[in-house]
Amino acid sequence: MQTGIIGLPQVGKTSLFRILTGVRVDAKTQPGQMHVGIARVPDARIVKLAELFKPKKITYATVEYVDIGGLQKDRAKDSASLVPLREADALMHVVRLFEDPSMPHPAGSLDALRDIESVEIELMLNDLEQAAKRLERVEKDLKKKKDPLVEAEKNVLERCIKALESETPLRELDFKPDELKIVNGFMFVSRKPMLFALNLGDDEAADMQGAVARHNLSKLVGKTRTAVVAFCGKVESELVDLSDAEQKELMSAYGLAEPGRDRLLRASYELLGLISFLTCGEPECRAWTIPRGTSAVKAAGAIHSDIEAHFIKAEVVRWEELLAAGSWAAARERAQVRLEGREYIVEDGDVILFRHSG
Ligand SMILES: Nc1nc2c(ncn2[C@@H]2O[C@H](COP(=O)(O)OP(=O)(O)OP(=O)(O)O)[C@@H](O)[C@H]2O)c(=O)[nH]1
Ligand SMILES: [Mg+2]
Repeated sequence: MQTGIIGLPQVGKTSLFRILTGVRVDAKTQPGQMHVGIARVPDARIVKLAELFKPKKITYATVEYVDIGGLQKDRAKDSASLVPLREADALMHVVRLFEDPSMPHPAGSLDALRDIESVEIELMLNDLEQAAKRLERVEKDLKKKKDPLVEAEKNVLERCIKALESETPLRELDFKPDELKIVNGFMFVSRKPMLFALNLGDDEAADMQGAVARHNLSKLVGKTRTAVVAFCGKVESELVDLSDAEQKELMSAYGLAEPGRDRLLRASYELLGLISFLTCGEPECRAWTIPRGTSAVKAAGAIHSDIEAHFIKAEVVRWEELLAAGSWAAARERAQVRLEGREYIVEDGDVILFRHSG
């Protein structure tokens, strides 16, 4: 799972990347430069289960973040810089809300809605370009030969173009399942789930919840496949290198309740509709990432394609029940371990033992 970090120049994209991944990179990102880093998703369940199983290895779920340079007001360059984003599963758009006289906003003033709109337009123009090219090809094909699948593609593209022309990002459209497959195949950037990450000034660290109201941004809330989260780029990126004690001290000086990392990761995990199932034994306790609604056999595939291919049954127990029982054997005795088939829908926090042949 990969999330792309985007935004105007000098808004705190690399600071956010650093908070999430702990990776230190040059402050100024050069055009065309890209940082890729992995963040471990915090998971208290794995920590507790590991205390019980004392495994040789603990593995957390991860999300990959890509930090591209600031989007310039230069269309040709943007088209190219947006290419890595087409592969992303979601986007995080960093919006500047901090004042800093030593580093004035390039537009001369702070205006989050203006900034958001200008980036959204870049995304939508890019999609419009892609969609128009694709439609041209599809129409040519249809002239040669009628094909219901290509016809369906044409309908989807026309609907997308209509939305884009009226400045509606494609993430706000609903599609039927068969259309969804088609539209996902186009990898449109304005279709990706979007997390607006508001980069607040240090003086706002104590009340991040209130940021949306304080900055009159309620317009951003409640849209489809869109979420809003606040952070304090400067303070929170300073936390990364500190010891636990130093972190506590800095956090209490600013009134921060928890490090931004956990909050931001949780928000992006939720936005993506992701959940974790767990596998637990002496060699390893591990969290695996799957989309909500995944069947047991597909979840097996997240571990290994062989387990998916030779799936027989899944032994499933709730993580809290396994923890309370103290072992797989004890949980079985208490009849808390269920035998589930291929189509069982895996739930967040299920601990699973896959039975497979070969
Ligand atoms: N005062 C203040 N400064 C910040 C904050 N977040 C980032 N900065 C500063 O703003 C500058 C730019 O931050 P970056 O994280 O490098 O921003 P960026 O969006 O990656 O910049 P480019 O890659 O050049 O587009 C740095 O000097 C940061 O220290 C913040 O919340 N408050
Ligand atoms: Mg940068």
